[in-house]
Amino acid sequence: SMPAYACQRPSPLTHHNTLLSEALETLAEAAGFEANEGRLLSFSRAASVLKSLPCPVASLSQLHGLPYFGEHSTRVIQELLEHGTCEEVKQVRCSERYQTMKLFTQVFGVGVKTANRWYQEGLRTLDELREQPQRLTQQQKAGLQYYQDLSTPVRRADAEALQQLIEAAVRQTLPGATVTLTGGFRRGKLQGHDVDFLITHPEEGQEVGLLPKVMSCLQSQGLVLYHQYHRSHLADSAHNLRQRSSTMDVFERSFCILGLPQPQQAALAGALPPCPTWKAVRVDLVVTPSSQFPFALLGWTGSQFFERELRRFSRQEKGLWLNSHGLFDPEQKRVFHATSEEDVFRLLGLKYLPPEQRNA
Ligand code: DCP
Ligand code: MG
Repeated sequence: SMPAYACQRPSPLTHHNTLLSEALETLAEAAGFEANEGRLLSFSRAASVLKSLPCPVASLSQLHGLPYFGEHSTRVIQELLEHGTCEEVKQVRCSERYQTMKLFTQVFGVGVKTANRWYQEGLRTLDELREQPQRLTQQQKAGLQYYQDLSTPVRRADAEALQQLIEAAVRQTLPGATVTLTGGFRRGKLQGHDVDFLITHPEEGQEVGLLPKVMSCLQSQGLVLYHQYHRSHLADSAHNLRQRSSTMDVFERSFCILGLPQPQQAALAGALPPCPTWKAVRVDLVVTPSSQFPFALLGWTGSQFFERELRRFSRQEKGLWLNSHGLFDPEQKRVFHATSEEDVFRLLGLKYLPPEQRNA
């Protein structure tokens, strides 16, 4: 038997049904491109169930009794088990629509809505986007400018090198402040599309206004290729915590592209152009007050689907609203206190799952 919510079961990084889960995730992604939320959720949930299975699925009978295996997902798995491929998945992956939407949404600053609008207007390539700079935001321009580097996976070694650079800048700006690597790398991934950091200080209040100083410090070292600063909206929405639909947090943050110094590669004399000495990497820096840190850590560690399930579980099973700022009881109008992620799992009546088991 398998619990219904992904936050009730371990989801390791590597599992026994990758081919099957990736097929369903392709269909989920394609449904997302069509803004079909229902289909996206059905395929995502079925894919996530496969990730928690203790062995490879070898026959259809093994799916009996598993949650979220509807007729469609079951049919896909059946085809994969019988033929090794699934015609529908193959067609989706080859389609112009899927490939273009994937290409556009991979650009920093481009979401599904914008990608779809461009697609409907007949745009198909990045060069066609570059020809219309007046239609692009600064963020999208930067995304296109550094596209090649940004579409190359960030490796763990890059993430660790960045942590050193950011820690040094943070320490210099505010002694005692800490920098925590979150996102996929905290879940044990060996590569990612960006690097996510949380910054806090044990003495609440000390962290206010920290980020612009840290950014100046990084800028003076020539490391910042692009950045967009957002001040904290905590003060003017103290009750943000209580907004059940709000999944986006309002912490002070900077969405950046940093130029990570790279070890010089020996170029063949004269044969190759000189290698750039840096690589563009997407970095998110988020500052949290220490009292909200456990919630922010839990919210930023992901995976995105795990977070979605955690919020759904809180709401549907416990009547509580969870986000990256805190946990709120709408009936008793009270907020919960937590000093660690373990506390939050306990408050929700869930068995603690370490980050490596949140790859739902
Ligand atoms: N997150 C969030 N609010 C945002 C962006 C992200 O709460 N505005 C959360 C959800 C994600 C986690 O932070 O689970 C990290 O987001 P990423 O998009 O960076 O996803 P990952 O780090 O898991 O994967 P990747 O390797 O693609 O970076
Ligand atoms: Mg990430």
